[in-house]
Amino acid sequence: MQKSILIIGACGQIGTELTIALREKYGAESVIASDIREGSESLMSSGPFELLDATNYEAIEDVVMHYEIEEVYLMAAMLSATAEKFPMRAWNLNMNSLFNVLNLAKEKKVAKIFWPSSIAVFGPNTPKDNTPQHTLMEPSTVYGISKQSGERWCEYYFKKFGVDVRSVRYPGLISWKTLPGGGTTDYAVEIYHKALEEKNYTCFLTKGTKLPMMFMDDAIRATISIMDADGDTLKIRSSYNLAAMSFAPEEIAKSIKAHIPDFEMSYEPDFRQAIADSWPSSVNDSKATEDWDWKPEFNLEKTTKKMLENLKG
Ligand code: VAH
Repeated sequence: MQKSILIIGACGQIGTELTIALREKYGAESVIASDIREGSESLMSSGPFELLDATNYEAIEDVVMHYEIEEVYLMAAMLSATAEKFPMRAWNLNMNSLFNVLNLAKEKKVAKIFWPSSIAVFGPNTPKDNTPQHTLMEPSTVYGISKQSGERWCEYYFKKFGVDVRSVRYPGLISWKTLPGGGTTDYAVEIYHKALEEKNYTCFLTKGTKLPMMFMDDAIRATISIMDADGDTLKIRSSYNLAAMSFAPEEIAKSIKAHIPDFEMSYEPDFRQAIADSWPSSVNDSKATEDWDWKPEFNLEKTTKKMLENLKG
């Protein structure tokens, strides 16, 4: 039987590509895209779309009942940099949207949920290198606090009410189809655009700021893979560490210079440096590999080649 899937936050950096991938896999009419505002022309013309406020329980319930939705991907969130500017708006969006979807599942109105966490759940006291799945977690950002709280609620709803919610801790994501918005890792996307447009980029993080990163194709494949996994194999119902590569700004600049030799990088760190400094340099995702056979396909060189090829048009 065909699935019926709702993507909340379908116009965002991940949501856009997730919508495309799920429509290719299950058919356009099986995947309802939704967001607080309309998206790109290509997204809007690729299948059914609903304007939807992720913080409005009744509005989500109406869409779920109308389309007989079985699975919800909740991709709407306010990311780390913007969340520091609007803490209460970020908390409201990130938490109430999650409660809305968890409660729909608790009421048996949806069968399965995907909810994205982030390596932002780790804080300055967390071991920075090869950060383990289970470790000290004292996030020092609004976004990280909301993601750590969300993970606790996901595990609680699974254990207490049998809600089938699945989650991964995304690293910084690099994509070319949509610009990211309000993240601390966004420099790793902006740099490619600026390299092609101006052959130079002023990075808002300093040299040596090594962070976990992932090309979007890997992130989408991981998302679909954990949702396709047999639920009995998923031993972690908070959120799985997920990894592909880690690099510092000067490393991505070097990978770009291999294609654009006269590309120049300068550094002007801003408030996002403190956010980045609180996060791990690399994470250990062996539990994801053990439980649902996760393995990444894109390293930095492959990512840079793919980004420049597609952005050149
Ligand atoms: C951010 N891109 O920068 C997101 C992500 C690990 C970083 O959660 O806020």
